Amino acid sequence: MGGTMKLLLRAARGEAVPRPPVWFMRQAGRSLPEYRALRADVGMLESCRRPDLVCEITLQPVRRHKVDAAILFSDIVVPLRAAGIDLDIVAGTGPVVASPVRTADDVAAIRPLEPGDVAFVAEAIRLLLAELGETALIGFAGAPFTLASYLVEGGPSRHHAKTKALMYGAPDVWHALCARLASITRVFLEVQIAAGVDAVQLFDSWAGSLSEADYRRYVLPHSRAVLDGLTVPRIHFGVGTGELLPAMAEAGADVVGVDWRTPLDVAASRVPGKVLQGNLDPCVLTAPWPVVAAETRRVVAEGKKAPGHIFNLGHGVLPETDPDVLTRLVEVVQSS
Ligand code: 1CP
Repeated sequence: MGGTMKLLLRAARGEAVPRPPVWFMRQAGRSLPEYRALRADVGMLESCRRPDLVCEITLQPVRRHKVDAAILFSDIVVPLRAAGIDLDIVAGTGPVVASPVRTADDVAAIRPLEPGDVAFVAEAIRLLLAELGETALIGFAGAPFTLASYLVEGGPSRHHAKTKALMYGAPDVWHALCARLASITRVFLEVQIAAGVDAVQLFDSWAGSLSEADYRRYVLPHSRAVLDGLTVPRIHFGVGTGELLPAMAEAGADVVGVDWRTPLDVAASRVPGKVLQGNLDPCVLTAPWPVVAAETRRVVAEGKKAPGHIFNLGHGVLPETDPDVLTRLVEVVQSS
C-alpha cells in the first residue's frame, strides 16, 4: 500500500473508503494484561514521561487488535504537570490536584507550556512513527472545560459543581483560567503535530454537563482557540453531548465524536457535512457475542448516513472488557 494515504485520514477527510477505519478510545492500558505487566512497578505519570514505555504501550493494542489507528499513550493532565502544576494520577481514582484552582491568583500562577517541557512526547512520537507503517497515529489533549474541571474540583467529580460555581460566580476568573488552559493545550497539540501525528482528538469529556447556551458562552471560544487552524484532521469528542454536537462542530471539528446516546444517523442530521466517530456503547462489549456483532453492524449501518465514519466506542474501553471481544469486533468492522 506504500504511498496511499492512511485509511483513517481518508475517512477523516470525507473521502470514499471501502469500509470504516476502527480504533478504540482507551484501547491502550487497563483491559490488557501486557499493559498491567509493564505498569506493575511504574507510576502512571512516570510511564507517560518515558518514550520507550509510551511507544511500547501505544503499540500493544495495535499488535493485538490490528486497529487502524494508534492513540498516543499519555493523559490529559500530562501537559499540566509539565507546565509545573502539582498533580498526580492516583490508581483507582484518576487525576488529583494538590492545590485546587479557585481564585484569580491561582490562575495567574499557571505558567505557559514551553515545547521543551514535553520533549519526551515528541520523542515517543518519533519512535512510534518508525514502527506504525500504515496505521495512523492519533495525538490528543484535554479541552479547556474538562481540564478546568479537574483543576477546580481538585480531582474527578460527578456534577462539576465547584467548576460551575466558578464559571457562574466569577466569569472573569473562569475565562482567564480557560484562556491559559487553551494556550497550554494548543502548544501541546502543536508539539504532537510537529512530531508527526496524523490527526488529533480534543477530549471535552465532561462538556455534556453543560447546556448549549452555557457551552457557547463559557467554553466554545476557548475550544475554538485550541482548534482553529491546526494542520491535521481534528476529532472533537465529548460524552452526553447530543445537544451540543452543532456547537462543538462550530468550535472546530473535521470529525465529530458521538457517544452511544445519539444514533449516528440522528447525529448526521445534526451536523450536516461532518464526518462522525463512534459510537458503540462500551458496556455492550460485556454482552453475549451475537449481541456485540449485531450492535456493531447497526452502528456501521447508521454511520453510512454521514459523509464519513470512523468506528469507535461511544466512550473509552472499560477496564473489565475481554480483549478478545475487541479483537473480534475489529474483524467485524474490517470485513463490513
Ligand atoms: O494507572 C492507570 O493505568 C490509570 C488509568 C489511566 C490510563 C490508562 C488514566 C488515569 N489515564 C490513562 C491513559 C489515557 N488517558 C489515555 C491513553 C490511552 C488510550 O486512550 O488508549 C487517554 C486518551 C486518556 C485521556 C483521559 N484522561 C481523559 C479523556 C478520555 C475520557 O475517558 O473521557 C480523561 C477524562 C482523563 C482523566 C483520567 N485519567 C485517568 C483516569 C482514571 C481519568 C478519569 C477520571 C475521572 O473519572 O474523572
